[in-house]
Amino acid sequence: MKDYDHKKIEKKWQDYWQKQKLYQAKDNSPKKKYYTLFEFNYPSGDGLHVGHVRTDTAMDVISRKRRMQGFNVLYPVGWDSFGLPTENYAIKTGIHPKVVTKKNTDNFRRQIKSLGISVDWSREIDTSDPNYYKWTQWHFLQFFKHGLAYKQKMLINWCPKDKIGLANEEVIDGKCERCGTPVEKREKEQWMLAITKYADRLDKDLDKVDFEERIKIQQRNWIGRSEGAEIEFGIKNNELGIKVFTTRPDTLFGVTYMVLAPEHELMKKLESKIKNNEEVQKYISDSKNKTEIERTAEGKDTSTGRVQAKTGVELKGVKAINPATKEEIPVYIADYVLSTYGTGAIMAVPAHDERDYAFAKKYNLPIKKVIEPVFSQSVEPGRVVEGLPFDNRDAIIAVVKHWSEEKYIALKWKKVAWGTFITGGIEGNQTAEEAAKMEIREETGYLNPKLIADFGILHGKFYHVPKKVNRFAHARTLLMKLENDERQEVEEKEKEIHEVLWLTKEELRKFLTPDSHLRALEILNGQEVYSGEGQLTHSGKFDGITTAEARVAITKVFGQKKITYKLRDWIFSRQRYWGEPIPMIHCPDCGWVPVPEKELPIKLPDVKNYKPTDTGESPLAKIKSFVETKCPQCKGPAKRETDTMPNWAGSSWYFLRYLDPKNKKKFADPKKLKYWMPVDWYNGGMEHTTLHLLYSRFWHKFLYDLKLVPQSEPYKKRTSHGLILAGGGEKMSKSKGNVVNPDDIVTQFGADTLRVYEMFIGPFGQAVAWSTDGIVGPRRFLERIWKLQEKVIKKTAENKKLESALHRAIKKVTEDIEVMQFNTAISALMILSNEMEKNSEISSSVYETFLQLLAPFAPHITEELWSELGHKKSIHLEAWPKFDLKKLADEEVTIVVQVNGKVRGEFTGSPSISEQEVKTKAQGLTEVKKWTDGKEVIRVIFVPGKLVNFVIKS
Ligand code: ANZ
Ligand code: ZN
Repeated sequence: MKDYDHKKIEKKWQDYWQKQKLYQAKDNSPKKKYYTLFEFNYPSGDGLHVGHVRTDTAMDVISRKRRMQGFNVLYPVGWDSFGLPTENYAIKTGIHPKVVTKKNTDNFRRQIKSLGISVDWSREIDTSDPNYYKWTQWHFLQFFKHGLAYKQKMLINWCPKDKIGLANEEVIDGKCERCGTPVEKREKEQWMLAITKYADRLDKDLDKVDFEERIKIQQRNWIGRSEGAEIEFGIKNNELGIKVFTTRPDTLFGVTYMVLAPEHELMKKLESKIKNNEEVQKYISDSKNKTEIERTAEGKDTSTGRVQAKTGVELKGVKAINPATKEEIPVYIADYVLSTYGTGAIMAVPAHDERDYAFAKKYNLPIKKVIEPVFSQSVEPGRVVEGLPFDNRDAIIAVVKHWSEEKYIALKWKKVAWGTFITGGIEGNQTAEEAAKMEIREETGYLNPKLIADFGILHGKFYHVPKKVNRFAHARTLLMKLENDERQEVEEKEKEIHEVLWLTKEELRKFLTPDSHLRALEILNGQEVYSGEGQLTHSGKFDGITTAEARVAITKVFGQKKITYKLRDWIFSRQRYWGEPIPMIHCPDCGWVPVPEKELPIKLPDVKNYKPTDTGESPLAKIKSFVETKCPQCKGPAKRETDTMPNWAGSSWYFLRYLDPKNKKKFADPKKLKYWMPVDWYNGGMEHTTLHLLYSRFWHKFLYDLKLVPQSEPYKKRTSHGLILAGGGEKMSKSKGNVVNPDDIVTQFGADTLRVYEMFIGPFGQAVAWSTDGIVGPRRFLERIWKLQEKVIKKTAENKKLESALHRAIKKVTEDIEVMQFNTAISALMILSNEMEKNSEISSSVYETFLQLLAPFAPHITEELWSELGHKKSIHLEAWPKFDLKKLADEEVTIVVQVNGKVRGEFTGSPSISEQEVKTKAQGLTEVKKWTDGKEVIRVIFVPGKLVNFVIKS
């Protein structure tokens, strides 16, 4: 036997596969297609990261398995090569980005090949290749022609160091994602893509796709769909109005002031009316220098735990009119209201919104409760009984404080597991206070409670267990304090109902059972604001209806239904060099005119200096021969757009170009689109969820609307890998010197070892720390498999144990790959290899099947061993092994025999042994017979593979 020489073997088979074109996808195949995809790489100077190896290998395992399952698999690769790092490198060194890109892609290609990733190299694409970006430009023209690309003055995030406008997503904590410089605001004309027009579909269509739940959640949050109403408030002595967006129109009667964003367009129109204009203007200019995050961050007061009040200034001389109450209310500007969301103005409801509450307290504004909570008991005991009518009752809840200690009276119910405050009905024409005093006296004997505060009404629906009725209690909740301990005897019949306890607030939190009583405790703890559901009060004719009903009813009378999204349009320009030129021409007479399609591509001209200009214009602006052109419409002198497209342009549709990478007439042939699309399985980073993944879904939907692609969603399934971190659990980075270069591992241990290691390292979806020591295990595993070839003989005697270990491994590997549990699939293979090692001879059929299972993970060594066994055809063209259910079980199991629940005997048998067989065998055991003979068996309990229990008449 030769030694396991990974260097020789891996090179040999990589060359062979390439020559045989083993992994080329066929366009006209009668086979079913399967399209696997990983996010193509940005070819950075650093080369492949071990994190890339994780996703490339994972998708390689799936692709290889699919081929063996008989699919025509498309597993392509390409380069997302426009972008800042290459450009910044060009600025530093003066080397053309094209040259840098070529060098980097060559390196990436070599690395991916060295890993044995089974991609179809004949379909390689490169986003900075004019043959590719011609079509990116063509797509842009379609966006423009359909009104979805427009130019607008925008306050953009500006990085003063990189001299570049940043998308919101590229600003992390107010700093440039790339260089960490604090971001400034600058006004700039920008090309925009109207992704917001697709917000609704981007949200809704997530229901149609098989994306990991965390991905769906992140996209939904980012899109930020919000259902509510738009309501207009009048301004006193003025024909102008203030429109607000609210998700809680049901609180309209509780609006006691309004707030405008400092940038609100009304501010100019109202200026002459504002008496404190100087103060207002100063506030406006101060807020310009704050980031959105600073403006909206929810600070919590550490001493009270409450939301901190935001800053604001009242517009003196301006009053709004609440359309529901007709009351005059003050108007503020405050920068926590964003001009870019909703209408840029809000109606403030301090009784039911934390932020408004804090603001109202700070500026002494009225607080008006309009929602009374309604709780419905949903857990036993006391869960509302469906179908039973409600017995309505006016009631009280009395929160009674001790005369000297910080303790409160609680009732522990004796006949039902309830813990409550003192509570009871209001009789006849009693006031709530009288009723509370009466209940306190009856239930506890205390004689001198004093009213401290009124917490308002809490409604509660529950099943009154002792009284056997569904109750709807409307409980006025009062805080009382005992003036002293004077007390009378409590009647026996009351004592039978509950026990009286003195509890602290902390103890009450665990003790109280009904939600309404827990709410009373919250109020006691100072949480006055109630933002939940309930029923209306102090709301005129709407009193008594539920909040859900009121949202509809009040919207109908005072406003209209409105759906808002947090998603913003996509800023689609950069004032930089290394990107796709935007194919537009500005004519002094005709305005923006698209470049005629036949003139595409507009090639990126060579420049000497890649640095953006200090005015923030692209370096292209300095190239006369590029800029000066003719208007395609009127033929007059005109200027070319010098902005280029953002990083995310080329990647928005690259998966379509793989289907037809050399097509000169179309971005892809419709027939090929029809055959290959959608992508069946796409794996990529979580960090792209709200960027690339969302952008490309939008782009695809637009193409779908133009009938250029066959489906509205590009990806059927999307999964995400976890990061690979450095040994200490930190991010790998050059500056920390903790980067692991896959080349080193491939050289020392081999690609197969690296692949198996990365698949074995931990759950695929989770971050894991790299361990070079850990590599040794997978290497030894492969070496042992190498050695096993010596034991292989054509045919051995039947070996049931090994057979069943094999079939269990087939089942496990087959299923685990589908759910990306690669680590447990590999353990199953390790278990099987241990089993093989125990034997002095292994039949070739077992060993071969084992190799087939391992082939997707370790394609080179398995190919070598396969050919050593005398096969002429590649192992990767073999059919995926199938398991036989009957062979899965191996060892015998122990069946316990009981008589009347007591163990009386046991025997062993196959785990699939039938009930009839078990009964016969068990009843034949002498130790069991002793207990059953002559007795009548009334029932037999049988737990398959485990137990049989004879129930006999005693
Ligand atoms: C009155 C109200 C009462 C509100 C209440 C909430 C609770 P989501 O759910 O995120 O869509 N709002 C509206 N426009 C805003 C803006 N430009 N800047 C800051 N806040 C804004 O939030 C919608 C709610 O956020 C709206 O509903 C509004 O406050 C506020 F008990 O209106 B609400
Ligand atoms: Zn013109």
